[in-house]
Amino acid sequence: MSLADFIKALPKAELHMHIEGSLEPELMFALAARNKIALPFKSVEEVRAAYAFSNLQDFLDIYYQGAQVLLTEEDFQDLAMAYFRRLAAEGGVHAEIFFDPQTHTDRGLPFKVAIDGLLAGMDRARTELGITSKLILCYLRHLDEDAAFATLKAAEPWLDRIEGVGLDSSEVGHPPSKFARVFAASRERGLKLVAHAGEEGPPAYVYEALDLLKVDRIDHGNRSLEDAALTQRLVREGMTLTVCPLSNLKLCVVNDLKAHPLKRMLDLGLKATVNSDDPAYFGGYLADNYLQTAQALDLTRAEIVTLARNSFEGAFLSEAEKAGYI
Ligand code: ES4
Ligand code: ZN
Repeated sequence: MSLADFIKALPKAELHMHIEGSLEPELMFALAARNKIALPFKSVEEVRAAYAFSNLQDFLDIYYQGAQVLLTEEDFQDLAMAYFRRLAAEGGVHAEIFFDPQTHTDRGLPFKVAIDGLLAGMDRARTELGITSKLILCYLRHLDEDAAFATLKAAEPWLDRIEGVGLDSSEVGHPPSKFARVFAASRERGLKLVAHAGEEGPPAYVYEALDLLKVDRIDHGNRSLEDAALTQRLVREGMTLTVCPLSNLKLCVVNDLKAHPLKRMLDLGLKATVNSDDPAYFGGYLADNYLQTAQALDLTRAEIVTLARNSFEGAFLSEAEKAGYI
């Protein structure tokens, strides 16, 4: 069996995917036309050509701009369904998806529009595609903690359908400590906690995510490897890292996939997983991330199976649900 077929046939969970980052240029144009919004691009090709980033902020500027075509519940449902169809086609069976409510409420959309649209898409994914999913609300870290508290308050009526909260957007200069109180409040409401840390930020930010935010998973975590004591602690605690190889390549966190730390992470005993982050912007969905990384790093099929097993072990599923997948 080819490596591509082996990866596709392997049941996989995706734990790090921003749904706004799955907006393909074709859908961006379709939604812009439907909503009568002018785009600063003439064609899909022109959009794709703009996707050359030299760091996280370069990408975020264009990602927030793209999200402006999302206006109605139907738009968010269509966005989610397009992602879940891609995931189903490549052997994904479960996804824990991020969304950025502040990107939408700050341009005047009611909180309800994004979340009800996404939840409708998630319900359809289960009945039409057999994919299970959970929703993680991310606080934007370039905004202040009061804005995050306002977002938590807006989410109150939906808390039974929100699995957890995360922390994303511009990392450097916005350490986890800035959000310690809103993470504590989120935890008191029974929410799971994750945070992007160590993507561009230093190991100190990973320590803060662990000690001040008390996260259940670290998103990215690459730069943890610069600190041996931190690495040992992550191994000892069995902390899941949601690693995103093609994202790391496109945002110049690594210069070449052959230099990606994923294999080193596995060799060290870290519970690493593979994820697509923002697949429409970074040139690949979940299986592409597995395949290109496996080829670049010469991963064995046993290592690929370990990555898929880690994705279920690190998921916010019950032990009984995990047992059904592993
Ligand atoms: C993101 Cl790659 C990445 N890092 C931080 N925040 C994000 N939001 C969407 N993609
Ligand atoms: Zn991310």
